[in-house]
Amino acid sequence: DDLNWNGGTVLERAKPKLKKPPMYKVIMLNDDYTPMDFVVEVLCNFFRLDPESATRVMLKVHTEGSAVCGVYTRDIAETKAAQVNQFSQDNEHPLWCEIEPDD
Ligand code: NFA
Repeated sequence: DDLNWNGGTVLERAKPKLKKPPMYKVIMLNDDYTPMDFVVEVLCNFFRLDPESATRVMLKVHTEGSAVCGVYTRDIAETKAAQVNQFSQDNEHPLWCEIEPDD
């Protein structure tokens, strides 16, 4: 910890103010219509997953209903979810991502 001084007297110890930002999960939701290969393409291109990891995440969403695609700061998580949702809508698929706080 840092020492805070006042008039030559120690007042208190303070934590160095370098707080880690709150993190947010991007959650992908299953649907009955989006083709599996489209989901894998999305996971590779927007979340930088290799094809094997993307396939694993896609199958987890498909079988369990949802899965975490990645964990980011709030701005990045919001942007990734919005990009996926817009790209899916542009391609007429109902694929959808949401964000939630990573505790
Ligand atoms: N459930 C979709 C299907 O059977 C595939 C899918 C996986 C969709 C993951 C959305 C997310 N074609």
